[in-house]
Amino acid sequence: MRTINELAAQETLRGRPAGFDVERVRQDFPILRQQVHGKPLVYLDSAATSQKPQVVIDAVTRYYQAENSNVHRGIHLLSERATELFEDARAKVARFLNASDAREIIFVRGATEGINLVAQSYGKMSLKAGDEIIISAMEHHSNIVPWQILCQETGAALRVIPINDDGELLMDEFKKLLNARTRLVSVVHVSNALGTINPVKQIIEMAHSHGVPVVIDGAQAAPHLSVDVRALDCDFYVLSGHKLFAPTGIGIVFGKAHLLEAMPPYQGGGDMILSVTFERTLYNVVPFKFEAGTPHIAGAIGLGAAIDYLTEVGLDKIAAYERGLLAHATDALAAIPGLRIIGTAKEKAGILSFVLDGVHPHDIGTILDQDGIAIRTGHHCAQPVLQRFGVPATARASLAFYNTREEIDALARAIHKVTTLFG
Ligand code: C6P
Repeated sequence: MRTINELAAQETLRGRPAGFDVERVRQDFPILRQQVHGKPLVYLDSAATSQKPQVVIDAVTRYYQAENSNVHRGIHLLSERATELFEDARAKVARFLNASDAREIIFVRGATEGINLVAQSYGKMSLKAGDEIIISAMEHHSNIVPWQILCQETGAALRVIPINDDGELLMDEFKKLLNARTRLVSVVHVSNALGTINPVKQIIEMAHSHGVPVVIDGAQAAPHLSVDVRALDCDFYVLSGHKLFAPTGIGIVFGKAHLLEAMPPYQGGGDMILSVTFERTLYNVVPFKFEAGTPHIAGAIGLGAAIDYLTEVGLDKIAAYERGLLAHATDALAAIPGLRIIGTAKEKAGILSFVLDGVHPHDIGTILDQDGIAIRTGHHCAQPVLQRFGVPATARASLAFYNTREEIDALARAIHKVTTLFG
């Protein structure tokens, strides 16, 4: 199979500028070729997990076929190769996020583990009774519950930035919440339930003007926007590989080096130590201090391959294409009688949550599945924000750069069918 680069080069030879060609991109994702219930698969659940391009599948397979070995341990050739590939992947992530040093990249299982790491290490080190942590009303449970646990353990309190009816943060309320007791701000970059893109740079500037560090949950942002942790000046940034076209079970915590160096380990075990006696253990240097036990080596290599692939396709081209797709989808859905879109922020990424008058979201999902259309229904692990909109659940179509306008039209037709069935 030819890569995007080879095809683009061929295109340039023919004298045509290489642009974004969705049909060509789709050829890189073998899963998209299949039929579901006798209909072509229309995969609109990429916010739950994204599909994987062949180059990622190949990188993982190649590792298990030719390089499988443990990292940082052996002196034999395979272990050296595995270590090199694993550390190359870390360097790729650092470049992808524009971190200044690969030491600032910690491999974890995903965004959930990343936030728990920051809460249990940085949070426990720096919070005491009476301190405050600010999150927002649109957080995923994984950016709520770890802070609640920390609050229970330390006596700190959680404060929540409210949102308006479009699903945008009320920045004046955030300003009021910031005070001398605030020790940490942790907000989502792109909401998984609403699609809102939050003004994280402004949030970081405001928090920093109070000397408060900021954690950004980038699980839904990294697949759609180019993220520059140095330009943002965030203190921590977490993401999940599986939403970024890489395998499950691998994710990233970016942390500023001076913070990581000051933080205690999150877990103890092999590889996170320099020396161990029964009396005393000396911890390894950053980032290894935070990577106890054998890591998900194949996952990290797959993440490196996904980043190479995204870079080849071009993040700016992806973002521009997705903007057009989202506008088309918003128009198509808004035209359906009885359909209400939940999350109508001015700045949005490719997520469309909606409810239909008189139809349970699970029924919408089940009927769409019969047409080969995969969406997610339920509370999307973000119950508080759905409560804010007065609904227990929504149907959610989430887009990726391999989706087409024709797929959006198929979605709209299928929802029309649902309205006639229940009408
Ligand atoms: N949201 C969704 O369908 P993990 O599960 O650790 O890879 O990611 C957690 C997470 C954290 N923050 C945000 C904003 C998220 O969207 C998610 C995962 C999926 O919306 C699965 S619940």
